[in-house]
Amino acid sequence: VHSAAANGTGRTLTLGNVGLVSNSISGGYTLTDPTRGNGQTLDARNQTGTSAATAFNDADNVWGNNATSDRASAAADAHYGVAATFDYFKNVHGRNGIFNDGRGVKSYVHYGPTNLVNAYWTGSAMVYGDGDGVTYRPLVALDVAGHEMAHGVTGATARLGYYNIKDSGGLNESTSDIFGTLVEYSVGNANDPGDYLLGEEVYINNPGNTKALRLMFKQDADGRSFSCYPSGGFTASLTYQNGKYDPHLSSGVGNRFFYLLAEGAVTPKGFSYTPAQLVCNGDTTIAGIGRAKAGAIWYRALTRYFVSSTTYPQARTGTLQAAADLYGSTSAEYKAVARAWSAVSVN
Ligand code: ASN
Ligand code: ZN
Repeated sequence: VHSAAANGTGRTLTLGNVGLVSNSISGGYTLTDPTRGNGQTLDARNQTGTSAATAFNDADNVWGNNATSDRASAAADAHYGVAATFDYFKNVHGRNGIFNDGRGVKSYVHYGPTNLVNAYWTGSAMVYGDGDGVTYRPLVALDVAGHEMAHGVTGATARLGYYNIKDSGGLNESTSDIFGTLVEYSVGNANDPGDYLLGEEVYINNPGNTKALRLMFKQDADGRSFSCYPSGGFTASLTYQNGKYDPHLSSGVGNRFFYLLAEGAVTPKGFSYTPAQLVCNGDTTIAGIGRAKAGAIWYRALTRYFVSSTTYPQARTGTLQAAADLYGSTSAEYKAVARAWSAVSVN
């Protein structure tokens, strides 16, 4: 029993009006969710750092006005995204919060300068920039929230490397894109339905959702990322940006693997890529096993078999082991995992 939990309404930037859980306090409500480990959404007041952050309090439990003119609008998106991610991991994978101990985490919106186009998992909390206000709105979209919280899950489990650790950084980023996408699908909000685009709702002007931070099925369309594993693996010369290995480029291999495993080599809704353009090896007749099974395989591999130094070939082995555990080593699911990895040139 959560005696202080109260059902409120979020007037969000990206999802329309949604239900939120807040906490009753004297004279009103505060944006803390007692039903999900007291996860709290705060206003970072456009500071870099969180020491000046303040709680969101409200008299009528209606948060925001569907526009950035009310600072609580972005908070409503973030608070909802955290709840959706908490529920996804609990209901689908039996994981009780990021740390599997029932604790909620803090989310800071309006973090950093007013033009910050980024969001981060800090190791213990989430922070969301406001975007530049021209091309990008605050980065509080559902798949971005799921992506950032999944970094926390990875940090509490496989602890996959990140910068300067070649394949594992890509697997780390891909894990976050995969779960961000599965969170988006799990909600099924009409204003932000599930898709294999990352951050499409962050664009202020995006008719038909043709723009995204990443296209999971064809990340190399950005001219920088990889959708096929290079022969010989990733090297510094391929993926270094600004003197650092960028895991957002090598994640495209894991992202396409997941798309092919879940959906098959099929043209994504709203795009015209042919099956031949979605595979690296000409295997154009791959059928998907569905998001639920693909997600279960990835989660089991992440939490049982991936470690900090896991490479893409080792991820193939780990996900095959996970598929064998869940469905048997002669199952269609096991064969589908092998085929999807081969289709991104991970052999
Ligand atoms: N938004 C980015 C991410 O979560 C921040 C970063 O580069 N770590 O991937
Ligand atoms: Zn990330």
